[in-house]
Parts: sequence; C-alpha cells; structure tokens
Amino acid sequence: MDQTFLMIKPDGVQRGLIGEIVSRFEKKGLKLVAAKFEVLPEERVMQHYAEHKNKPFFPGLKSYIMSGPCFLMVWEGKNVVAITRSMIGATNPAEALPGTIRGDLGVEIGMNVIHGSDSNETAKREISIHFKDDEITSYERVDEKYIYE
Ligand code: DAT
Ligand code: MG
Repeated sequence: MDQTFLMIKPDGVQRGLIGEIVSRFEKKGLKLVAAKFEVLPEERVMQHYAEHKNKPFFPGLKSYIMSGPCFLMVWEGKNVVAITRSMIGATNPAEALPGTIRGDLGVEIGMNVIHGSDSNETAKREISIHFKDDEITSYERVDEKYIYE
C-alpha cells in the first residue's frame, strides 16, 4: 500500500487544528500508521527542506517550522500521495480552493498549516527522515472492506 508523510505545522498546532485535520483524513478512509509530536531539530529541517535551502524564503520557513511543536504523521492508502495533496490544496492558501485544508483554514503562504509529500519517491525520503522503520505500525482497519472494492 502507498504511504505518505504529512505534518501539521506550528501554526496548525497553535490554532488547535490537529483534530480537524486528522479527522478529514480519517473520514476519507485513509489509515494513520505512525505519529509523533515534537519541535523539529535543525538537522532534520535541513534534510526535509533540502530542495528549498537556497530559496529567498528559506530562512523564514526554517524559523517558522522550528517555532513550536509539529504533529508528524505517516498515512497509508491507495493513491494516498495524490489524494492527500488534493485534500491539502495549493501551496498558497489564498489560491487554495474551498474544501481543501489550506483553502478552508489558512490565509498566507508562510503559514500554510500542513505539509504533504508530493510524490511516492518524496514520501519515502521524508518518512525515512522523520521515522524509524520500527515506529511505523501495520494493522487492518475494520472498515477497510467498505473502503476498497
Ligand atoms: P508545498 O508545501 O505545497 O509542497 P513547496 O514544497 O513548494 O510547497 O514549498 C514548501 C514550503 O515552503 C511551502 O509549504 C511554504 C513555503 N514556501 C514555498 N514557496 C514560498 C514562497 N514563495 N514564499 C514563502 N514561502 C514559500
Ligand atoms: Mg513540497
């Protein structure tokens, strides 16, 4: 089954949106297989955002992402990367459609509530940055036979 890395950023945590956001993915029929709550250490922020390290917005992004605890998760499901990216919405909440997490819950690009991996390859890389293999569980959800044909 496909997996993805999702992370509620410090603004989402501070605004009390963890439950709202987790609830959306649960109700969709996706399966939570790992989670942790922590302030990200600098080393993992650098690995996670390696592709952005030379961008002008990187210093602001780094201090924002380390400004408080994040809620890190691994979710599993068929096509989970594409499904969660579409549920998250466009990078800039001002452009994200209503009904998406960023479209419903955010205003500015620098406070866009949640991170989600953008491909299966990125998901594997990001999961391995933030979780050890033995922190990822494997179980059956009782409703799976009414989610998958
Ligand atoms: P996404 O989070 O939608 O995958 P991304 O990978 O292009 O977007 O960028 C990572 C994060 O960096 C994004 O969630 C918010 C921030 N960011 C991206 N572009 C930005 C910009 N032009 N100004 C400020 N922050 C930006
Ligand atoms: Mg990205």
